[in-house]
Amino acid sequence: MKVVYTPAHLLHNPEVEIESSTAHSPFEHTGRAEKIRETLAADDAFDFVSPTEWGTEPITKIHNPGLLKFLSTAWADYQRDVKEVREVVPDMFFKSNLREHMGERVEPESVNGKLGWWCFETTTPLTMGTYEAARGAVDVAMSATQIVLDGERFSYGLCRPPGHHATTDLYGGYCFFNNAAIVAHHVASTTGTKVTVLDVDYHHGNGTQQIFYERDDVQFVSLHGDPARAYPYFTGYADETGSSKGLGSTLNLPLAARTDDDTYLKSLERACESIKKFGPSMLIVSLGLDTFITDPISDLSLTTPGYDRCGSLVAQLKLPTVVLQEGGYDVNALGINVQSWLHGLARAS
Ligand code: OKP
Ligand code: ZN
Repeated sequence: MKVVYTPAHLLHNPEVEIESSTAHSPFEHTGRAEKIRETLAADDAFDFVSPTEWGTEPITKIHNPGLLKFLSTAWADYQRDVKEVREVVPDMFFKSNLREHMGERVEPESVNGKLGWWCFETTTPLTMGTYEAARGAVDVAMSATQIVLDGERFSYGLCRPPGHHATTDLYGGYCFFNNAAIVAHHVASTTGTKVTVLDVDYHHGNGTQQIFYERDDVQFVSLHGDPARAYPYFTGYADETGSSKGLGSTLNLPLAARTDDDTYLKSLERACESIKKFGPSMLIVSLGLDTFITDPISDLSLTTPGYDRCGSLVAQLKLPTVVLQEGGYDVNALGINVQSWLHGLARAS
């Protein structure tokens, strides 16, 4: 299987993350992608390739061009206008009810105002090279997708930073551009066929869901920790099924704490049944390994052999499949867990 990787991810290198009311060293750090790279590079089943450059066009088909423009200069603007700091984090977030009864306004002029306008939470700092890294992750995803469009059955894009929390207009949740949504739209719009995004990260892919919520050509199916207790708290409930033309094209399967391999695989079977009914030409997997039993920020109980079973089950869909990296924070196990999932996928084919 081809693995698309770029060292550009190293340019996004925060040293602090403001999470659980605490400033601490980030869960989402460069060592994650490097651990995956090292593990897959030592395995003959994987061939590494570098991404090609796709530019900004695939991004602005999904995201507000204002978000892209902001991210391209935000860190430098902050250094110049506010303060010289390594990590840039908003101190105020725009919430639409702040202006209840007052009508809408446009993006503020100041960098502090812009930060609150385009960001939705505190755990996603901007560093000097964040924009270049986020652009690199999109190139990785697009290049991995091109490999499958060119006829390979599978590919794996080692995306970092991840993407599934980024909405049309907002970044957050360690995500800047929604890598999976960008490629899903690219495939659906250039081939005129249906595409499914299957999101198996522990956290609900609120961004991907929002982006496709009213569309009938891209299905979004997600297994995740129940938002009644888990981040991102406000989306991912089972009664969110899409709207207008998209009604029925979103499926959320929230999971209880400590869900184990057997129980998880039952939900994954339900997900696969609904994908078969939708009938896509291609599958994009948002692969998070933060469902792992010892993940430091999650509460499910999957195991390394369990991921092999997950990959095998997904392979039974017999679809061309692009796997894109999202979360996974037990770095010691992250490499072998990705490897196990991809082996399950490739072996069952
Ligand atoms: C990104 B991905 C909980 C804060 C959670 C952000 C988590 C983003 C996860 N106290 N912080 O879906 O793995
Ligand atoms: Zn996650």
